[in-house]
Amino acid sequence: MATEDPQAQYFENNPAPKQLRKHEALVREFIEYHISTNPETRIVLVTSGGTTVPLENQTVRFIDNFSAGTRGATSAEYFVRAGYAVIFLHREYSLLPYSRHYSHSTNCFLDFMEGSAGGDVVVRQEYQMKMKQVLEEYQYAKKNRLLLMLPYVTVNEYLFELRSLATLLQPVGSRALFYLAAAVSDFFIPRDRMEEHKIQSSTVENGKKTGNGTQLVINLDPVPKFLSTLVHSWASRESMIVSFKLETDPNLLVSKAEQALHKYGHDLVIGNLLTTRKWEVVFVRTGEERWVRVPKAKRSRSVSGIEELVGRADKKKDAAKKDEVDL
Ligand code: 9Z3
Repeated sequence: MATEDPQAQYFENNPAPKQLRKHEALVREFIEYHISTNPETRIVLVTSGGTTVPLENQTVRFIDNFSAGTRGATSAEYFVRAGYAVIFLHREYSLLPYSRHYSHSTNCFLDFMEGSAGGDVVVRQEYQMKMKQVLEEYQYAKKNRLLLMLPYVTVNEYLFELRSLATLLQPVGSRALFYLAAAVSDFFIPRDRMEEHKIQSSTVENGKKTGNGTQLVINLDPVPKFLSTLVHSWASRESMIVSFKLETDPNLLVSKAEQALHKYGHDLVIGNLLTTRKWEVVFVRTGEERWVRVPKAKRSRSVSGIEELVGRADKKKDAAKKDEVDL
């Protein structure tokens, strides 16, 4: 029987991603491994990077957003340090924990190396210390199976993955944390309206004729409000759910974060503005608005500072409110 619920309808009317079953099996195994190794292990699902909205089923063109996955990849490293096992649901080819230090840098990764006199390739002296630390942390995460990487590309894949993962995490209860840093599209093209093949500039089916030629007019539907369903039905009631709110207008940020918190009834909304997101965030939870800022003097060289501060600020949540937390 067809359902009236827009979330349920969404999953009936749009196709499950090909990799979903494989990802579910990996997550099941990951959770079982950690619960059987240490029943106290906390598991976090970090979502990261932008979601695409394809315009064609055999996709040549798609709508995308700015997110590079810095927040998610950086936070994942801090979660591992804090003792979590991390499921990292990320946009394919966006930044990854550990490799992010070298992969999308302005240098080519080969610039971190040099050929020594004996002919061996070695890490340049000035990068040795930092790379050793990153390598140790990476090897620790790998050896202890603390990081499970699952890629997605489209907003549709993201939603199917999120639903499955939340359901699989139910038995983890209060030891499960959702940290939703992915930049999720608010609009999409439903499957039944999507073109199969590359949209042709010469056809008018997808566009309207104008005096000068053919415009492409794209008609997008709203993505169902999945956060509500996540909180109220997919995830265990006991789990902790942290969402991010992104705005560009400073006058809207806190009120929109508060609205989301009231509407969905989850634990915490972390607000950030597009232009200042790397050094300033606001924690909004019931009855509390708390800014966390990287001090001005440390901003230019602080690529990942804010994620460290967020961890520290959360530990100090009962401490007196403070505008800036020092690095
Ligand atoms: C965020 O606000 C993240 O902090 C950023 C991180 C995407 C700004 P970067 O990847 O950027 O480090 O370059 N994420 C959440 C954005 C979002 O889509 N939120 C939804 C909403 O606002 C709710 S989950 O409605």
